[in-house]
Amino acid sequence: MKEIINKIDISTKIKNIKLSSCIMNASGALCSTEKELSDLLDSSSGALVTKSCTSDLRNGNPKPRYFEWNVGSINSMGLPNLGIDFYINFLKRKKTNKPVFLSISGFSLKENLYLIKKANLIENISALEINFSCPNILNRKKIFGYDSLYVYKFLKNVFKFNKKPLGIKLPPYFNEIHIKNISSIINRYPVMFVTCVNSIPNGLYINSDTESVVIRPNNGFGGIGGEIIKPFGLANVSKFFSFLRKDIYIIGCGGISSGKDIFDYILCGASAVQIGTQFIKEGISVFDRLKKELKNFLKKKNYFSIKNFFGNLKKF
Ligand code: RRO
Repeated sequence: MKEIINKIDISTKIKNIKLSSCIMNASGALCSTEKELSDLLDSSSGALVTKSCTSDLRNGNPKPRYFEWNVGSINSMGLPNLGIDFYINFLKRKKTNKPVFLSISGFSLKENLYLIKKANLIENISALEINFSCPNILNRKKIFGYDSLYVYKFLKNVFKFNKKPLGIKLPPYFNEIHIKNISSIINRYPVMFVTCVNSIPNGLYINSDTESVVIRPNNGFGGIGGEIIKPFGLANVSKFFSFLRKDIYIIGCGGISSGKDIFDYILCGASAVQIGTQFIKEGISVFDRLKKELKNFLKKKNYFSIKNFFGNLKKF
């Protein structure tokens, strides 16, 4: 019994980046500080993704800025991070075989290009995940992923110098035509992967007893994550899988809390997955549990590798 489980292979590849497990943390979830990053490097996750960084340290929005209930979470963190130099120095100091994805979230095209130039000089960074989907910057009205001209300008410029594997973290889209349009832009450039999806923007959770919002910034509005967003995450992965060039990889994210959820994402075309809300809820042991659950689920289905069912979602 144990032997069969041991033979089940949940390793994966994002092009030439090998991950011993297809399960990693989502950017933003317990990956900001030295301790959090060290714990992730020591964990059974397949890769480390850092908190999205900016040129300078940011304290983020006033607290309370994160709240979770049984099936979801709402946040308006406001991009708190220790600044790119901290993350670069951390990675220079740490020797690890685990792939490292540096998440970058500049406030402008210029800042993003500057941050990417800086990261290009660091050997220990396996890939860059450019965050085009932060929902919570109070004085920045736009989510870059919803602005196809911005995405086009960024891609046109970044590949003039960038040598690092580069992916984009996208917001959820709710119209097929929006996914088709963004895909047709991305398809023209050597993008290695997309991560779908960031939290659903502009959500509101309220406490009926106190008749109040539950987070302070932006009058209680924020990005929604957790179990309730899984159908939207799956839909985005599935649609991007059909519109993107076949050599562009997809990392699935949104509402994963079980091995079966991971199976569903891979079935829709994800090559790896990220865990956000559930990681914050459960802590670092989530990676061991999900690994076990995924392997048990595959065993029940007589699959021995994620390759056996990757992208094989059946349609009527
Ligand atoms: O820090 C945040 O408020 C935040 C970011 Br950068 C993001 O990409 N997604 C999110 O839900 N919160």
